Amino acid sequence: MKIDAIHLREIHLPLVHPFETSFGRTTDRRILLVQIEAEGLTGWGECVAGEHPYFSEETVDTAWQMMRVELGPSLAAADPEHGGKCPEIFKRVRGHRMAKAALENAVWDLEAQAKGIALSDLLGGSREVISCGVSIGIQPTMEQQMEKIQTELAAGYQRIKLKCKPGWDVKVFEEARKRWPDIALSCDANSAYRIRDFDHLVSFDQFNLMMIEQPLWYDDFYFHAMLQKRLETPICLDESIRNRRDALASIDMESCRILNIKVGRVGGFSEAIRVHNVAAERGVPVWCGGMLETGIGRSHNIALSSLPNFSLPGDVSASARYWKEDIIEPEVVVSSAGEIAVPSTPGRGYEVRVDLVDRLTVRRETIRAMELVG
Ligand code: OSB
Ligand code: MG
Repeated sequence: MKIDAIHLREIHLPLVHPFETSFGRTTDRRILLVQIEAEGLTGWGECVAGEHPYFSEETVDTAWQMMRVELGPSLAAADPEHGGKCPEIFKRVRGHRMAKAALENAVWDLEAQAKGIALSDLLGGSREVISCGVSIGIQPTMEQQMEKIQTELAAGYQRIKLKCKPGWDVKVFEEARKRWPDIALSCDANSAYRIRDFDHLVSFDQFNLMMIEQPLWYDDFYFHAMLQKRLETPICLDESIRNRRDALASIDMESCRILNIKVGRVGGFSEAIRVHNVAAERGVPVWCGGMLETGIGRSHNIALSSLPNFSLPGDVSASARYWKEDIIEPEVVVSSAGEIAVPSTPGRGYEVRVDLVDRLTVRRETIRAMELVG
Protein backbone atom coordinates (compact mmCIF):
# COMPACT_ATOMS: atom_id res chain seq x y z
CA MET A 1 0.00 0.00 0.00
CA LYS A 2 1.40 3.37 -0.99
CA ILE A 3 1.23 5.53 2.14
CA ASP A 4 0.47 9.15 1.30
CA ALA A 5 0.59 10.59 4.80
CA ILE A 6 0.55 9.72 8.47
CA HIS A 7 -1.31 12.24 10.61
CA LEU A 8 -0.78 12.43 14.35
CA ARG A 9 -3.35 14.17 16.51
CA GLU A 10 -3.78 14.75 20.18
CA ILE A 11 -7.33 15.01 21.41
CA HIS A 12 -8.57 15.86 24.90
CA LEU A 13 -11.57 14.06 26.29
CA PRO A 14 -12.96 14.09 29.85
CA LEU A 15 -14.00 10.76 31.36
CA VAL A 16 -17.61 10.46 32.52
CA HIS A 17 -16.32 9.18 35.90
CA PRO A 18 -12.79 9.60 37.29
CA PHE A 19 -10.82 6.34 37.22
CA GLU A 20 -8.61 5.58 40.23
CA THR A 21 -6.00 2.82 40.48
CA SER A 22 -3.14 2.11 42.88
CA PHE A 23 -0.96 4.37 40.71
CA GLY A 24 -3.24 7.38 40.48
CA ARG A 25 -6.45 9.01 39.40
CA THR A 26 -7.44 9.98 35.83
CA THR A 27 -10.23 12.48 35.14
CA ASP A 28 -9.37 13.75 31.65
CA ARG A 29 -7.54 11.91 28.95
CA ARG A 30 -4.97 13.18 26.48
CA ILE A 31 -5.13 10.73 23.59
CA LEU A 32 -2.82 10.33 20.62
CA LEU A 33 -4.60 9.19 17.46
CA VAL A 34 -2.95 8.07 14.24
CA GLN A 35 -4.51 8.42 10.81
CA ILE A 36 -2.78 6.75 7.86
CA GLU A 37 -3.86 7.67 4.35
CA ALA A 38 -3.17 5.25 1.53
CA GLU A 39 -4.86 4.58 -1.78
CA GLY A 40 -7.87 6.72 -0.96
CA LEU A 41 -8.51 4.95 2.36
CA THR A 42 -7.90 6.02 5.96
CA GLY A 43 -6.69 3.63 8.65
CA TRP A 44 -6.96 4.71 12.27
CA GLY A 45 -4.92 3.77 15.30
CA GLU A 46 -5.02 4.81 18.94
CA CYS A 47 -1.98 5.03 21.16
CA VAL A 48 -2.81 3.76 24.65
CA ALA A 49 0.06 5.55 26.40
CA GLY A 50 -1.15 7.78 29.21
CA GLU A 51 -0.24 11.33 30.07
CA HIS A 52 2.20 10.12 32.76
CA PRO A 53 4.61 7.15 32.74
CA TYR A 54 2.79 5.39 35.59
CA PHE A 55 1.38 2.27 33.92
CA SER A 56 4.33 1.97 31.52
CA GLU A 57 7.42 3.98 30.65
CA GLU A 58 5.69 5.46 27.62
CA THR A 59 3.62 8.65 27.58
CA VAL A 60 1.65 10.55 24.95
CA ASP A 61 4.69 12.76 24.43
CA THR A 62 7.31 10.01 24.12
CA ALA A 63 5.05 8.18 21.66
CA TRP A 64 4.52 11.34 19.61
CA GLN A 65 8.27 11.95 19.44
CA MET A 66 9.06 8.35 18.44
CA MET A 67 6.40 8.36 15.74
CA ARG A 68 7.61 11.70 14.44
CA VAL A 69 11.31 11.02 14.26
CA GLU A 70 11.70 7.24 13.96
CA LEU A 71 8.65 5.08 13.42
CA GLY A 72 6.54 7.29 11.17
CA PRO A 73 9.20 8.04 8.54
CA SER A 74 10.27 4.36 8.44
CA LEU A 75 6.70 3.22 7.97
CA ALA A 76 5.91 5.82 5.32
CA ALA A 77 9.02 4.78 3.37
CA ALA A 78 8.23 1.06 3.59
CA ASP A 79 4.71 1.09 2.10
CA PRO A 80 3.80 -2.23 3.79
CA GLU A 81 1.28 -4.50 2.07
CA HIS A 82 0.30 -6.05 5.35
CA GLY A 83 0.09 -4.99 9.01
CA GLY A 84 2.16 -8.05 9.84
CA LYS A 85 5.19 -6.41 8.18
CA CYS A 86 5.34 -3.64 10.78
CA PRO A 87 7.38 -5.44 13.49
CA GLU A 88 10.20 -5.91 10.95
CA ILE A 89 10.01 -2.25 9.89
CA PHE A 90 10.14 -1.07 13.53
CA LYS A 91 12.67 -3.64 14.74
CA ARG A 92 15.64 -1.26 15.08
CA VAL A 93 13.75 0.83 17.63
CA ARG A 94 13.84 -0.79 21.05
CA GLY A 95 10.78 -0.57 23.27
CA HIS A 96 8.17 2.13 22.55
CA ARG A 97 5.63 -0.62 21.99
CA MET A 98 2.56 1.58 22.47
CA ALA A 99 3.81 3.96 19.78
CA LYS A 100 4.54 1.03 17.44
CA ALA A 101 1.15 -0.54 18.11
CA ALA A 102 -0.79 2.61 17.21
CA LEU A 103 0.91 2.71 13.80
CA GLU A 104 0.78 -1.03 13.16
CA ASN A 105 -2.88 -1.26 14.09
CA ALA A 106 -3.72 1.59 11.72
CA VAL A 107 -2.07 -0.43 8.93
CA TRP A 108 -4.19 -3.50 9.77
CA ASP A 109 -7.25 -1.23 9.89
CA LEU A 110 -6.35 0.02 6.38
CA GLU A 111 -5.63 -3.46 5.08
CA ALA A 112 -9.01 -4.79 6.24
CA GLN A 113 -10.73 -1.94 4.36
CA ALA A 114 -8.60 -2.46 1.23
CA LYS A 115 -9.47 -6.18 1.24
CA GLY A 116 -13.12 -5.49 2.01
CA ILE A 117 -13.14 -7.81 5.03
CA ALA A 118 -13.83 -7.33 8.72
CA LEU A 119 -10.79 -6.54 10.85
CA SER A 120 -11.72 -9.47 13.11
CA ASP A 121 -11.51 -11.82 10.10
CA LEU A 122 -8.17 -10.38 9.04
CA LEU A 123 -6.82 -11.05 12.55
CA GLY A 124 -8.08 -14.63 12.50
CA GLY A 125 -11.08 -14.16 14.77
CA SER A 126 -13.88 -16.68 15.04
CA ARG A 127 -16.30 -15.30 17.65
CA GLU A 128 -19.47 -13.49 16.62
CA VAL A 129 -19.93 -12.02 20.10
CA ILE A 130 -17.43 -11.31 22.84
CA SER A 131 -17.95 -11.52 26.61
CA CYS A 132 -17.57 -8.32 28.57
CA GLY A 133 -16.47 -7.50 32.06
CA VAL A 134 -15.82 -4.17 33.74
CA SER A 135 -12.90 -2.70 35.60
CA ILE A 136 -14.14 -0.56 38.48
CA GLY A 137 -11.80 2.07 39.87
CA ILE A 138 -11.18 2.69 43.57
CA GLN A 139 -14.15 4.68 44.92
CA PRO A 140 -14.12 7.34 47.65
CA THR A 141 -16.31 5.23 49.99
CA MET A 142 -17.32 1.61 50.48
CA GLU A 143 -20.93 2.53 49.83
CA GLN A 144 -20.08 4.06 46.45
CA GLN A 145 -17.94 1.02 45.62
CA MET A 146 -20.89 -1.31 46.25
CA GLU A 147 -23.25 0.93 44.26
CA LYS A 148 -20.90 0.80 41.27
CA ILE A 149 -20.82 -2.99 41.38
CA GLN A 150 -24.62 -3.05 41.57
CA THR A 151 -24.93 -0.75 38.54
CA GLU A 152 -22.57 -2.81 36.40
CA LEU A 153 -24.17 -6.13 37.34
CA ALA A 154 -27.57 -4.68 36.47
CA ALA A 155 -26.18 -3.65 33.08
CA GLY A 156 -25.30 -7.32 32.43
CA TYR A 157 -21.51 -7.38 32.74
CA GLN A 158 -20.21 -10.92 33.21
CA ARG A 159 -17.26 -10.18 35.46
CA ILE A 160 -16.47 -7.44 37.94
CA LYS A 161 -12.85 -6.43 38.41
CA LEU A 162 -12.03 -4.26 41.41
CA LYS A 163 -8.96 -2.09 41.55
CA CYS A 164 -7.21 -2.65 44.85
CA LYS A 165 -4.17 -1.56 46.87
CA PRO A 166 -2.91 -2.06 50.43
CA GLY A 167 -5.64 -0.74 52.72
CA TRP A 168 -8.33 -1.08 50.03
CA ASP A 169 -8.63 -4.80 49.42
CA VAL A 170 -9.96 -7.47 51.82
CA LYS A 171 -12.59 -5.22 53.40
CA VAL A 172 -13.92 -4.43 49.90
CA PHE A 173 -13.92 -8.10 48.84
CA GLU A 174 -15.66 -9.00 52.10
CA GLU A 175 -18.46 -6.48 51.50
CA ALA A 176 -18.83 -7.54 47.87
CA ARG A 177 -18.97 -11.24 48.74
CA LYS A 178 -21.57 -10.59 51.46
CA ARG A 179 -23.87 -9.11 48.84
CA TRP A 180 -22.91 -11.24 45.83
CA PRO A 181 -21.48 -14.60 46.95
CA ASP A 182 -21.39 -16.13 43.48
CA ILE A 183 -20.52 -13.47 40.90
CA ALA A 184 -17.34 -13.66 38.85
CA LEU A 185 -15.11 -11.26 40.78
CA SER A 186 -11.45 -10.39 40.30
CA CYS A 187 -9.01 -7.72 41.44
CA ASP A 188 -6.18 -5.73 39.90
CA ALA A 189 -3.40 -4.29 42.07
CA ASN A 190 -1.31 -2.68 39.33
CA SER A 191 1.87 -3.72 41.14
CA ALA A 192 0.95 -2.30 44.55
CA TYR A 193 2.20 -5.18 46.75
CA ARG A 194 5.62 -6.43 47.89
CA ILE A 195 7.12 -9.57 49.42
CA ARG A 196 6.15 -8.46 52.93
CA ASP A 197 2.51 -8.68 51.74
CA PHE A 198 2.62 -12.38 50.73
CA ASP A 199 0.67 -13.65 53.75
CA HIS A 200 -1.90 -10.91 53.22
CA LEU A 201 -2.24 -11.79 49.51
CA VAL A 202 -2.68 -15.48 50.39
CA SER A 203 -5.66 -14.42 52.53
CA PHE A 204 -7.39 -13.29 49.29
CA ASP A 205 -7.97 -17.01 48.59
CA GLN A 206 -11.00 -16.96 50.91
CA PHE A 207 -12.90 -14.68 48.48
CA ASN A 208 -12.96 -17.11 45.57
CA LEU A 209 -11.64 -14.53 43.10
CA MET A 210 -11.31 -15.53 39.43
CA MET A 211 -7.81 -14.06 39.47
CA ILE A 212 -5.50 -11.52 41.09
CA GLU A 213 -4.04 -9.27 38.42
CA GLN A 214 -0.44 -8.02 38.61
CA PRO A 215 -0.01 -7.96 42.40
CA LEU A 216 3.80 -7.38 42.34
CA TRP A 217 6.36 -5.33 40.40
CA TYR A 218 5.50 -4.32 36.83
CA ASP A 219 8.56 -6.09 35.40
CA ASP A 220 8.58 -9.23 37.52
CA PHE A 221 8.12 -12.96 36.83
CA TYR A 222 10.20 -14.59 39.56
CA PHE A 223 8.41 -13.28 42.65
CA HIS A 224 5.03 -13.80 41.01
CA ALA A 225 6.01 -17.47 40.63
CA MET A 226 6.92 -17.60 44.34
CA LEU A 227 3.55 -16.09 45.18
CA GLN A 228 1.59 -18.31 42.77
CA LYS A 229 3.03 -21.40 44.55
CA ARG A 230 1.33 -20.22 47.74
CA LEU A 231 -1.96 -19.06 46.18
CA GLU A 232 -4.93 -21.11 45.08
CA THR A 233 -6.30 -18.12 43.19
CA PRO A 234 -4.78 -17.79 39.71
CA ILE A 235 -2.45 -14.85 39.14
CA CYS A 236 -3.03 -12.94 35.90
CA LEU A 237 -0.16 -10.89 34.52
CA ASP A 238 -0.73 -7.59 32.75
CA GLU A 239 2.21 -5.11 32.99
CA SER A 240 4.90 -7.84 32.98
CA ILE A 241 3.94 -9.28 29.58
CA ARG A 242 5.60 -7.34 26.75
CA ASN A 243 5.77 -10.02 24.07
CA ARG A 244 5.48 -13.73 23.23
CA ARG A 245 8.70 -14.62 25.03
CA ASP A 246 7.44 -13.05 28.23
CA ALA A 247 4.19 -14.97 27.88
CA LEU A 248 6.07 -18.23 27.41
CA ALA A 249 8.46 -17.55 30.32
CA SER A 250 5.66 -16.57 32.70
CA ILE A 251 3.61 -19.64 31.80
CA ASP A 252 6.52 -22.08 32.02
CA MET A 253 7.77 -20.52 35.28
CA GLU A 254 4.21 -20.65 36.61
CA SER A 255 4.23 -16.95 37.39
CA CYS A 256 0.58 -16.87 36.35
CA ARG A 257 -2.26 -19.06 35.07
CA ILE A 258 -4.10 -16.41 33.06
CA LEU A 259 -2.89 -13.66 30.72
CA ASN A 260 -4.27 -10.20 30.07
CA ILE A 261 -3.46 -9.16 26.48
CA LYS A 262 -3.35 -5.46 25.69
CA VAL A 263 -2.47 -4.84 22.09
CA GLY A 264 -0.69 -1.57 22.91
CA ARG A 265 1.37 -3.09 25.72
CA VAL A 266 2.77 -5.83 23.43
CA GLY A 267 3.46 -3.56 20.44
CA GLY A 268 0.62 -4.24 18.03
CA PHE A 269 -1.71 -6.85 16.58
CA SER A 270 1.11 -9.10 15.27
CA GLU A 271 2.61 -9.62 18.71
CA ALA A 272 -0.83 -9.79 20.36
CA ILE A 273 -1.70 -12.72 18.07
CA ARG A 274 1.62 -14.41 18.91
CA VAL A 275 0.93 -14.03 22.65
CA HIS A 276 -2.59 -15.36 22.11
CA ASN A 277 -1.27 -18.36 20.17
CA VAL A 278 1.43 -19.37 22.61
CA ALA A 279 -1.04 -19.15 25.49
CA ALA A 280 -3.47 -21.33 23.52
CA GLU A 281 -0.72 -23.92 22.89
CA ARG A 282 -0.01 -24.03 26.64
CA GLY A 283 -3.70 -24.19 27.58
CA VAL A 284 -3.66 -20.80 29.30
CA PRO A 285 -6.80 -18.68 28.85
CA VAL A 286 -6.46 -15.01 27.89
CA TRP A 287 -8.69 -11.96 27.99
CA CYS A 288 -8.43 -8.53 26.41
CA GLY A 289 -7.38 -5.69 28.71
CA GLY A 290 -8.44 -2.08 28.33
CA MET A 291 -6.69 1.27 28.65
CA LEU A 292 -9.69 3.63 28.80
CA GLU A 293 -9.72 3.77 25.00
CA THR A 294 -11.92 5.84 22.74
CA GLY A 295 -13.99 4.00 20.17
CA ILE A 296 -11.01 3.57 17.85
CA GLY A 297 -8.91 1.54 20.27
CA ARG A 298 -12.08 -0.10 21.55
CA SER A 299 -13.09 -1.29 18.07
CA HIS A 300 -9.62 -2.79 17.67
CA ASN A 301 -9.95 -4.53 21.04
CA ILE A 302 -13.29 -5.98 19.95
CA ALA A 303 -11.75 -7.38 16.77
CA LEU A 304 -8.85 -8.89 18.73
CA SER A 305 -11.19 -10.39 21.35
CA SER A 306 -12.86 -12.45 18.61
CA LEU A 307 -9.84 -14.79 18.50
CA PRO A 308 -10.64 -18.24 19.91
CA ASN A 309 -8.51 -18.25 23.09
CA PHE A 310 -10.08 -15.03 24.41
CA SER A 311 -12.26 -17.26 26.52
CA LEU A 312 -12.64 -15.03 29.60
CA PRO A 313 -14.62 -11.75 29.74
CA GLY A 314 -12.40 -8.78 28.85
CA ASP A 315 -12.19 -5.18 30.04
CA VAL A 316 -13.90 -4.16 26.80
CA SER A 317 -16.99 -2.28 27.91
CA ALA A 318 -19.59 0.10 26.46
CA SER A 319 -18.54 3.54 25.17
CA ALA A 320 -20.99 5.21 27.57
CA ARG A 321 -19.04 3.97 30.61
CA TYR A 322 -16.18 6.24 29.58
CA TRP A 323 -17.42 9.06 27.36
CA LYS A 324 -20.38 11.39 27.09
CA GLU A 325 -19.91 11.17 23.36
CA ASP A 326 -17.59 8.63 21.74
CA ILE A 327 -15.68 9.50 18.55
CA ILE A 328 -17.14 6.58 16.60
CA GLU A 329 -20.60 5.70 15.39
CA PRO A 330 -22.42 3.65 16.30
CA GLU A 331 -21.07 3.73 19.84
CA VAL A 332 -20.03 0.43 21.38
CA VAL A 333 -22.99 -1.07 23.21
CA VAL A 334 -23.12 -4.06 25.52
CA SER A 335 -26.21 -6.27 25.58
CA SER A 336 -28.07 -7.20 28.75
CA ALA A 337 -26.29 -10.58 28.45
CA GLY A 338 -22.97 -8.73 28.79
CA GLU A 339 -21.87 -9.21 25.19
CA ILE A 340 -20.69 -7.08 22.28
CA ALA A 341 -21.52 -8.21 18.74
CA VAL A 342 -18.37 -8.37 16.62
CA PRO A 343 -18.92 -6.28 13.45
CA SER A 344 -18.83 -8.20 10.18
CA THR A 345 -18.68 -5.17 7.88
CA PRO A 346 -15.36 -4.26 6.19
CA GLY A 347 -12.66 -2.69 8.36
CA ARG A 348 -13.13 -1.90 12.05
CA GLY A 349 -16.92 -1.80 11.66
CA TYR A 350 -17.43 1.60 13.31
CA GLU A 351 -17.17 4.95 11.51
CA VAL A 352 -14.85 7.58 12.95
CA ARG A 353 -16.66 10.88 13.56
CA VAL A 354 -13.99 13.01 11.92
CA ASP A 355 -15.88 16.27 12.55
CA LEU A 356 -15.95 15.55 16.28
CA VAL A 357 -12.31 14.44 16.27
CA ASP A 358 -11.41 17.73 14.54
CA ARG A 359 -13.18 19.71 17.26
CA LEU A 360 -11.37 17.80 20.01
CA THR A 361 -7.93 18.10 18.39
CA VAL A 362 -5.42 20.29 20.24
CA ARG A 363 -2.26 19.36 18.30
CA ARG A 364 -1.52 17.83 14.94
CA GLU A 365 1.39 16.94 12.72
CA THR A 366 1.82 15.18 9.38
CA ILE A 367 4.61 12.72 8.62
CA ARG A 368 5.56 11.68 5.12
CA ALA A 369 8.30 9.46 3.76
CA MET A 370 11.67 11.19 3.64
CA GLU A 371 12.04 12.68 0.13
CA LEU A 372 15.03 11.24 -1.75
CA VAL A 373 17.02 14.03 -3.32
CA GLY A 374 19.23 13.75 -6.44
O1 OSB B 1 -4.39 -2.29 34.63
O2 OSB B 1 -5.95 -2.94 33.39
C1 OSB B 1 -5.29 -2.02 33.88
C2 OSB B 1 -6.82 1.33 32.84
C3 OSB B 1 -5.68 2.09 32.66
C4 OSB B 1 -4.45 1.52 32.91
C5 OSB B 1 -4.37 0.20 33.34
C6 OSB B 1 -5.50 -0.57 33.51
C7 OSB B 1 -6.76 0.03 33.28
C8 OSB B 1 -8.02 -0.66 33.51
C9 OSB B 1 -9.22 -0.10 32.79
O3 OSB B 1 -8.17 -1.57 34.29
C10 OSB B 1 -9.76 -1.01 31.77
C11 OSB B 1 -10.77 -0.29 30.91
O4 OSB B 1 -11.93 -0.26 31.30
O5 OSB B 1 -10.38 0.24 29.84
MG1 MG C 1 -4.26 -4.41 34.80
